[in-house]
Amino acid sequence: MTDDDVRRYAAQGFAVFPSFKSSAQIAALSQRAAAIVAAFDPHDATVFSTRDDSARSDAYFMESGEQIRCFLEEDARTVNKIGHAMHDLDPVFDAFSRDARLAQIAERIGLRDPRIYQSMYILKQPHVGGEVNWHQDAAFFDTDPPSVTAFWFALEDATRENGCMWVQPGGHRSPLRARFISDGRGARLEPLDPTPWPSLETAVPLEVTAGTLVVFDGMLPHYSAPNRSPRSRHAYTLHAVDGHAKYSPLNWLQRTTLPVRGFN
Ligand SMILES: O=C(O)CCC(=O)C(=O)O
Repeated sequence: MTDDDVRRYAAQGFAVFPSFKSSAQIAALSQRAAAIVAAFDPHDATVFSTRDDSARSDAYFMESGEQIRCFLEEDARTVNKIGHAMHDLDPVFDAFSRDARLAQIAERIGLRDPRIYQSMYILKQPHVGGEVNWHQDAAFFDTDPPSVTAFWFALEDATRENGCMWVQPGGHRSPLRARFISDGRGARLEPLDPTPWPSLETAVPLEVTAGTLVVFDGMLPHYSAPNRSPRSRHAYTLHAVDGHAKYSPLNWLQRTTLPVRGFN
């Protein structure tokens, strides 16, 4: 990560690294994800949606911080994502997630002791892939001081047609709108600040090719549209916090048995 990249990241709240992962690395991860999905029984699952409060309180979701679980689209038939501890439980995901270059980027953007709390494999399947509402990842990973950072990898080309991410450049300086608070059994979104979400007119689409890494500040508002196209849009994302910051006991994802490791 060059000094220019660091300056741009500080100003915009995100940085884009094209061709970060090779097609062989992507193929290994995608094949492993396909095997996990093939072995999954949809009856075990529940619907995950950023709109659906009842799904959030479900134990299937709450326990997934230390497991590998599949979540369904609102149609209750199609897998929407896999989460949330593949990076610590699966050797193929571990190999993809531990990378000296990620450690270097984390250091350059100020994460002194990065700890990867969460991994998600997002499928955005053809025709049915759902929208991800505008949100800030800091709502889900509260630390004092704020530190959560997303490392988002395009595993397939992401375009406006198949539901690429949209971000609001500079929006990481806007207030935290809400916090996702857990009571141990369930969790709910608590509103904090009425600042409106960006409109698509003030946001930019991150149309990126497979292999691109997008790193973004946990305060940056982002969104992705439904995928109505015939092409899927697979992505993999890691959320890391600074081990020197205080991790809130109210965050939904608490590690009780699995240690929280960094990028090495
Ligand atoms: O990949 C997407 O569409 C959204 C991902 C996202 O919101 C996240 O990783 O926080």
